Amino acid sequence: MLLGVIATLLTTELVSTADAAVVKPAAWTASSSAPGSDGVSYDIANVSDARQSSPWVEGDAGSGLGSWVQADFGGEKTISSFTVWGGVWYTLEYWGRYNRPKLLVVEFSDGTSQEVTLTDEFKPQTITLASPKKTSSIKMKVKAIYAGNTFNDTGISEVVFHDGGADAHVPVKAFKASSTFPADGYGNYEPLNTEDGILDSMWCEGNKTGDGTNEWLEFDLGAPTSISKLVLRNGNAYSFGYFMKSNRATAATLTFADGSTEAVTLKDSISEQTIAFAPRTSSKVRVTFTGVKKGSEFNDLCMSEAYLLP
Ligand SMILES: [Ca+2]
Ligand SMILES: [Ca+2]
Repeated sequence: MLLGVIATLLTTELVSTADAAVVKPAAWTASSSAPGSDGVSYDIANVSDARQSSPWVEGDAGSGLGSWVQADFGGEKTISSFTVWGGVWYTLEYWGRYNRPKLLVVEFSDGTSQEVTLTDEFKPQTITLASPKKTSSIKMKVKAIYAGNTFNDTGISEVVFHDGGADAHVPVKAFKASSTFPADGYGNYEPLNTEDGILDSMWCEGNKTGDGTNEWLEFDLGAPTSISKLVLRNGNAYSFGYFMKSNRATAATLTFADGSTEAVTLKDSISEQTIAFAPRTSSKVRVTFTGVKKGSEFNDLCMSEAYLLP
């Protein structure tokens, strides 16, 4: 539906790492990158740009065997797991056209390595290391591939590293939504997409006639939890162009477990925004979107990211 924007089939593995702190590499390098054309880039920067629909694609003569990407952390970090979006994630169809990595040799800065096998599925895959590893770099070398049906080039669309520590996000036990847009060739639009740090994966409401007004997203925290802030990436945050084409929220009512409510104003902005409310302890928060700014092309309200802070 939403374009050329993209897919996301989140895994249970990603749920379990959603509370782990992300380690952002200082720099990335690659063995080679395919030349871009018509404004499309396959540069290594795409592997770490918080967008699953922008891939790195190797530019070697062959199928990509032996090609590699390397993350440099700018100093020693502890890495406990990482999530890989293997292949080219424009759409499910394009994912099938390009080679996907099957076996990765993961090399650390101390010279040790381990092999990681990925399944051939259009979903993010989280690999947990046998034990947390202190390293200043991680190189991922492609040792085996799943062959694409059109192009003999291997791509990786995104890689996210985790250090195993807790991040500041309040853990969510379960999400509910008033409605959800049906999955299509770009992926799904489930509420869980608001927790992955990826800007082109999002929850979208699925009301066929409305613009999103009075649709809601609910965080079930499982137990009374201290909360005081809601952080949002409003609308479709993939790019400014898609943000303007899509509906975004301008106001919301927060409803807590005890039935109390608080009305808040939301910025019509693609940037991350933090909405403070009176600190309280609650086991759930329902965010009912009471004001909507219509996009120029799509009439569905979306949220790219949404999480709570203590
Ligand atoms: Ca990307
Ligand atoms: Ca997201």
